Amino acid sequence: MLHTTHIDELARAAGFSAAGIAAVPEPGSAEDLEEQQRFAAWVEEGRAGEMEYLKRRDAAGRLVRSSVRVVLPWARSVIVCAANYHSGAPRSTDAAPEGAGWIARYAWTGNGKRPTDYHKVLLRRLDKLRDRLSQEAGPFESRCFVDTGPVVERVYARYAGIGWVGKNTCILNQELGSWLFLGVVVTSLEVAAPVALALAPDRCGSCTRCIDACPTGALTGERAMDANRCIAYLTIEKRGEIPEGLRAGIGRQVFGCDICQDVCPWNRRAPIAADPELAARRELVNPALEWLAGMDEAEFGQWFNGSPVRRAKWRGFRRNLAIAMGNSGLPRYLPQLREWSQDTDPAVAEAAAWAVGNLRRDKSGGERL
Ligand code: B12
Ligand code: SF4
Ligand code: SF4
Repeated sequence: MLHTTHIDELARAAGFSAAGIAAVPEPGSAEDLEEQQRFAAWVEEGRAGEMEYLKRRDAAGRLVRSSVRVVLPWARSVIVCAANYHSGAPRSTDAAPEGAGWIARYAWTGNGKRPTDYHKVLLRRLDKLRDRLSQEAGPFESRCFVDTGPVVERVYARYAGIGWVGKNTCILNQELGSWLFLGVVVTSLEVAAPVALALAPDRCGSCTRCIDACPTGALTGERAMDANRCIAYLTIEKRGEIPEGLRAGIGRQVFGCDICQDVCPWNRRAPIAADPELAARRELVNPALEWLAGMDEAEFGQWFNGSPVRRAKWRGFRRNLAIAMGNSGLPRYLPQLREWSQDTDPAVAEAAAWAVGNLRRDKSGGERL
């Protein structure tokens, strides 16, 4: 049997900022989580874009993520742990130095040039928690996941009482805000108390700041998003060309997007994390587009191997940089963009050619030069 208060204690000792437990109901039963069922509808509506891993099915044709029990039939509970990575100002929505790009806050973590991978940091802490638990509870089945497992983590975070699902779709904790990494331990242990008691009240109220601020209209207003329109999806997950109609909205974001969290009033009062493993590399805060564009592949690797930024790959990162440069209104980027417009990677070349056209149009006051 798992008790929430005890788990919170063990999780804090392992380095987390908050933790809780949610039961895993039988799929399709009366107790099954309504929010979990929404996942399948979301995928079927085509909201997952090209994220094929979200669409994976088992041999029986069930979506692997439609229930934790599809892959882990012994699962009875999910311990959800949250680690605060809030590194304070500036916000992506603040006035920025001319020519600065924006890399999402969650990808800032590291030590000097070396990145720390939050997946590894959290997995180590989850292992520690699990070890302590098995010393007390004896043997049980378990698996630890951060991000990549067959678990819709925010659904379980909600039922574990970590926070409510905001209109920006992020888990928001009343004290900690939403700059939280989530990690889970799926276990075969039963939960001791009724889960309903743990639910955090929804504190979005009539606020719609995140929906209003999203530059690409990705938030649908039903605590869901169309990932096809989300800048985080476009700059991290999407391969190849980014649809032209969404490029202006991308603004200066070169990897991920923090806008719908930066405008959230609950993040104004969120405490700054004092976590050396998740500290910000200051060079990545408002980085000059020229500096990033001047990196060769080896330098890109030095800065980003082991960082979430690696997921975009060097070619995706340069495609994103070209779009941000094209949005900058700064003709000094034209030589770099002209060079990239001859790149062997078609998406880099196409984005750079688009950016050249954009900057030339800006320079001529609307007329193509
Ligand atoms: C795919 C994915 C993405 C996609 C899609 C995001 C999305 N909103 O669905 C993209 C690439 C866009 C993305 C972006 C980001 N991501 Co992401 N992502 C994931 C991943 C791997 C799966 C999420 C998923 O299944 N999405 C599908 C939808 C359907 O699920 P969902 O949003 O989780 O929604 C469910 C609940 O909201 C629930 N629900 C709960 N209550 C209610 C109430 C109502 C009325 C309704 C209708 C629904 C509902 O219903 C939904 C369906 O089941 C998770 C890790 C994981 N394994 O879960 C990380 C995760 C969600 N991402 C995370 C982060 C940090 C980010 C970014 C901040 C990164 C960045 N700065 O660029 C942005 C945030 C953008 C945003 N506003 O969500 C964190 C979120 C932490 C938190 N505090 O919430 C996670 C948990 C990773 C982690 N381990 O820390 N991400
Ligand atoms: S991360 Fe950016 S693009 Fe995605 S929903 Fe939030 S504000 Fe919109
Ligand atoms: S900005 Fe407002 S509506 Fe959006 S998540 Fe925060 S409190 Fe909720």
